[in-house]
Amino acid sequence: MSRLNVVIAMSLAAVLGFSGPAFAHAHLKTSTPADKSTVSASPTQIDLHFTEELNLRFSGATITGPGKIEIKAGDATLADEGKTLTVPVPTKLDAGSYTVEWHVLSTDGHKTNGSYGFTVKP
Ligand SMILES: [Cu+2]
Repeated sequence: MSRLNVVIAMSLAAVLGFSGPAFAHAHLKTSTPADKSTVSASPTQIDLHFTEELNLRFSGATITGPGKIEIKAGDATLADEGKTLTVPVPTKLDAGSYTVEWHVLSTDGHKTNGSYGFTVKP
């Protein structure tokens, strides 16, 4: 590699490193229902387990069901030392595919967001 190529490669690595999972920020570790899972009963709540403590005021999730219809969810709460965001699901979910889109602000002041899906198959 020429000297310039080395510089470019290092810059690229730095950019990818910062845009990828940076461990200091809040990233979704696990969830219930889990990503790509199929559940046999309508969940009464969605639990999102993050790697960092969250600021509840700027954290939340929306659930979208079949036909891109947003499911009415309850007020989110925090548990597990602020690392778990729980979103109540007061309505019974029909069979179908659901998407959970989350956005959180970790207490270090960084925002992250993402989405995942699960299927309800009674
Ligand atoms: Cu951070």
